[in-house]
Amino acid sequence: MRASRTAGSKRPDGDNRKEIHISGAEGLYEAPDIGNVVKKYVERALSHPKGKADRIVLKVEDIRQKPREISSLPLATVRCQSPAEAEKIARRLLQSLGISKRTTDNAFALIRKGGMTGAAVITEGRGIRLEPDRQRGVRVSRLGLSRPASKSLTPRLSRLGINTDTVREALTLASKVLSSRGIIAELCVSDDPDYTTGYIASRKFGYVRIPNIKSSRSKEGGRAFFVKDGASIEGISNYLERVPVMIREIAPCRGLTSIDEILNSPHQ
Ligand code: WAQ
Ligand code: MG
Repeated sequence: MRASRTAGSKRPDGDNRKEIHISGAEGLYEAPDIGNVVKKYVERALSHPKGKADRIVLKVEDIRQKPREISSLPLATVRCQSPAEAEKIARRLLQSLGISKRTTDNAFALIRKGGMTGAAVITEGRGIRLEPDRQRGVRVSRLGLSRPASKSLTPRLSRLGINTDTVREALTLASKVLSSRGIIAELCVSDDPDYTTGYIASRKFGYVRIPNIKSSRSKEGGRAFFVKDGASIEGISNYLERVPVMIREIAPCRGLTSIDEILNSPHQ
């Protein structure tokens, strides 16, 4: 689903209309669930904090290829009080994953600017962006939770008070992204003005939620995928956009943790 709004007007002296992205969503579902999912996506587009959509585009496709089956990343939430502290935490995590300062600076600059519909793909060392269409970025699609995985995720997140579509979808997306061997880490900040928790995902530290990564009412937001130097953008975007991936197992989910604890107990 893609929802947008047209700003500006068509005038005799020219057309200054611009399509503003409001919200997007995608998933792999079983056929009997399609009706409900379409309804949920349309409701989401029409009641979004970024404003009311005047255009909603839905695409439903039959996926014949058997999905690749993966586990979710282990989840934790780091203690963090402010955007300044969040940036420090993010920088410590990225540095211990071998991402250069230059690359991290580039990613933060992009996210502060906002306005992308997909994710930037940036090389770990030199910070070079690889996607051919930079306004769009790479859009991860064809991903989902199997029904049993979805059921087992519910109590684990409910216990932590975070069983929301936002967290479930972000954990699913990050788990697919990090199942690509060429990708080292992901940095995400929501573009919703009032959603101030972001995350850094990696195989090494799992899905690490960072509260207060931006101040509320901020328009910033976006995603960056950090890839190995010399990675093939064609291979990576084909995997993220087209290869169906289903989460079948749920890894442990834990509550508030300090950044030192996270850095001192890597998963691999
Ligand atoms: N593929 C690639 N990039 C995407 C996709 C996608 N399918 N969907 C969104 N993005 C990019 C795009 O640039 C958006 O501007 C940006 O990510 C943020 O998208 O555990 O809600 O949908 O509490 O606003 C994090 C949850 C929520 C943290 C992230 O992102 C937590 C969120 P949003
Ligand atoms: Mg959003």
